[in-house]
Amino acid sequence: MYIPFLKHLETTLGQRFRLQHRPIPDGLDHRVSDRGRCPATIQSWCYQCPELRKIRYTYIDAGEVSQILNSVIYPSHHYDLPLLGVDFLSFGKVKNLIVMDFQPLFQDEAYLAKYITPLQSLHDKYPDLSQNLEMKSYDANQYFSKYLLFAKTDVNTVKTRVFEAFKDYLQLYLQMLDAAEPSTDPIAIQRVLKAQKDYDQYSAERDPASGLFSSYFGHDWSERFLHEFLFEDAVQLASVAG
Ligand code: BLA
Repeated sequence: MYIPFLKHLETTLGQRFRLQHRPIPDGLDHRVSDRGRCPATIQSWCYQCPELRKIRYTYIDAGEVSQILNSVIYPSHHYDLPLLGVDFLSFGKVKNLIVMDFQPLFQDEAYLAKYITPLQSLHDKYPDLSQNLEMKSYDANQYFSKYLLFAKTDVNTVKTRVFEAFKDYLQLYLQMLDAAEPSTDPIAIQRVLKAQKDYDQYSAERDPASGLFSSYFGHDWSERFLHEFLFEDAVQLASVAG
């Protein structure tokens, strides 16, 4: 269901940047499960280029049961740009949850005016995809913007409106990156590094996907996937054994 999205992302980035593969730890790039009603596969891709230090995307294909595309783009620490976050989930074709945002690293007014206000007109183009849903796992005021797309919708809308919105958000994000000047100030660079690391920490602790990963692919694999690939800059706190 989200394969056209994945292809668009791949093509757009591939045309625009000289991408290099960024290694994915052994065994985490691909896995098949036969635990559920439908065989499930999970596959991930990861790239880097001078402007973008980590581009990752993951596709879960469990046939009719679920289709998921999850992606985060982390700019180089020389740019204080938001992260581009995408989480598109379909369960049984009935429940389709769409989340896409320029995920701000900072919440001060000057930052939001610079990087989030430009999103407003796109956001306003898609009122049907901005439903003010309540977040249960995350705090909407941290690492989310007020112009995120967040909706529960139907398959037809995914194929049409969501695909359009996805292309628009990606395009604006790349324009913003184009216009951005890389910083040479070690303090600014360090500040971005810390903020991106805090994002990984926050996300690793709250990601509502860990139960889903465990149920398909087992607890140990899921922990590794979360901490060694998705949010590798998070520090793993001591966990209860087993
Ligand atoms: C929700 N994301 C979810 C849920 C799952 C995932 C299973 C819960 C869905 C439900 O309510 O039934 C799945 N998350 C994943 C997967 C990966 C992951 C498969 O990290 C990794 C492969 N989540 C993100 C990013 C954003 C995001 C980048 O990973 C930002 C755009 C947002 N996901 C997000 C939000 C919710 C969600 C806002 C709703 C959670 C809530 O209600 O608090």
